[in-house]
Amino acid sequence: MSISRRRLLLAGTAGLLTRPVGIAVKASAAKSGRLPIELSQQPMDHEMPVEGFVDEITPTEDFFVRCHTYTPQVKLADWTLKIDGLVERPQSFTLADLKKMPRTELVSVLECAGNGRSFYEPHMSGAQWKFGGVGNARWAGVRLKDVLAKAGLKPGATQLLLDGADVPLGKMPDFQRTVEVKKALDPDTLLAWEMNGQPLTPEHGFPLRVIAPGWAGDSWVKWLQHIEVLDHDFDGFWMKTAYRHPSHSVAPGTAVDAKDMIPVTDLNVKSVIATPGSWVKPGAVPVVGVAWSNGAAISKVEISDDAGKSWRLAKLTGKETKYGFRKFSFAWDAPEGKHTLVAKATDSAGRVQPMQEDWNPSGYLWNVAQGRDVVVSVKRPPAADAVPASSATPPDAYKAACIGCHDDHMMRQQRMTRAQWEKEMDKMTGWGADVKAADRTAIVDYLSSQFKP
Ligand code: HEC
Ligand SMILES: Nc1nc2c(c(=O)[nH]1)N[C@H]1C(S)=C(S)[C@@H](COP(=O)(O)O)O[C@H]1N2
Ligand SMILES: [Mo]
Repeated sequence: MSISRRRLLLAGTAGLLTRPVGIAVKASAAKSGRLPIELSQQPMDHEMPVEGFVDEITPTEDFFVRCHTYTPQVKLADWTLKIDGLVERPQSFTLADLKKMPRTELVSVLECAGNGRSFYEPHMSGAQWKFGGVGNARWAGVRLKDVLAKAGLKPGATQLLLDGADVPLGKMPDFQRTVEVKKALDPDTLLAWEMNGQPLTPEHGFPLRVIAPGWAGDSWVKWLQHIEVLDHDFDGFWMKTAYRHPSHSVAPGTAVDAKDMIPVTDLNVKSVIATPGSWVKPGAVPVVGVAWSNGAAISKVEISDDAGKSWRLAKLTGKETKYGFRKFSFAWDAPEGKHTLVAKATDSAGRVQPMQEDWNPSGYLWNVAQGRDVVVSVKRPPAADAVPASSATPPDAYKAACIGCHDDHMMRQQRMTRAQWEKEMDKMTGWGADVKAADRTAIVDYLSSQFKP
């Protein structure tokens, strides 16, 4: 696969990419003409722009990508899925073996736990998703429970340790996740090889991935090659430290004790307006978007054009599926002026999008009913001035220590205090960044002055 010239040029203008860092471009070019928002090129974190929320099924080429490390290029001839641990009969399946089993299809939303993280105040470290760290696809494969039946779970089995073919960079911990046996045996939990009628693409997990409908994306392990059945909780980094949130509400900015942190599982009820954008002409304007939840159908979507003071019902259009996007449409008679549009979804379990954030230390599961400012005028208002790019020259030590595993997209998207940058330095040196003691202050000076709240 080749790196597109356009993207290489973009990387060049960032001025800091000293050597190519693997494959930086999605395999499929967007037919929709929508360009992804590139949070990071490699590891690849690509966000879908809000206009993408007009589609009930998200085209694969528009679908967000979230990778903790470089995308592995798995060759089918070398690949098997192994199942061992607490099982009666350890198994090794080829893709052809799995395809002989009963096929199941399911439409489901896949949303990153960190989607919306950039909106939390105070900010925290991590991929700075806005709206588009979510998509809805038709997945096809086999039920995980049918695969497990071939191996036979032994008594005492409680967790499945799921491991993909991606290889950690430096000393970062391997991305390994567990799913409890109860979720694994749910008939809607699949191992899928198909997304929207095509084999999975490399960035979406070719040849096989976990489909955990209703749960956040971190459980949807890609490039799956090994399932180990355990009788205990797994304490790897991505279970014990990452993907946890407080079991109770905490005040924004609070440090939470590890014993009060529980794993992220279910998604929240949520909606996003796709159109209109920031400007429309006065008159009849359809307000269109999608809503979703964790498996409970969307029962209503309300729209406000006055920042939440008054609400009117939108029409639910499209198809109702248990786990998928539900489209909505509202006929807005848009009067001239500045307005704040808000969509607020309710699901059949009675959950409603909140008007205020429930802050948590890692910024997971954002689902605030959020205002979108729209200017309604006959003439297009002048574009706001772009924020000037940072002009400070980074210290050479920064380039040497921090550019290589990834480029500076990772740093530029953050808005952190000096104390938070110090913690990030500890995390990255722990993962293998080679920072000389004498250089550390200069690097932190640079980061905390350029990429601050
Ligand atoms: C050994 C490889 C490696 C080096 C060297 C490295 N990083 Fe990273 N860094 C990573 C990986 C991998 C990720 C993506 C982690 C993820 O997606 O969960 C990352 C992510 C980040 C992020 C996003 C927030 C987060 O923690 O996920 C920031 C900020 C960052 N790095 C800063 C730095 C700085 C500053 C340096 C230099 C001191 C540095 N990195 C050097 C591997 C590295
Ligand atoms: N093996 C592996 N599986 C993974 C990841 C990863 O980095 N490695 N990222 C997870 C996360 S955090 C999310 S949100 C989803 C993203 O899936 P997508 O890239 O197909 O949208 O994959 C999950 N599966
Ligand atoms: Mo995620």
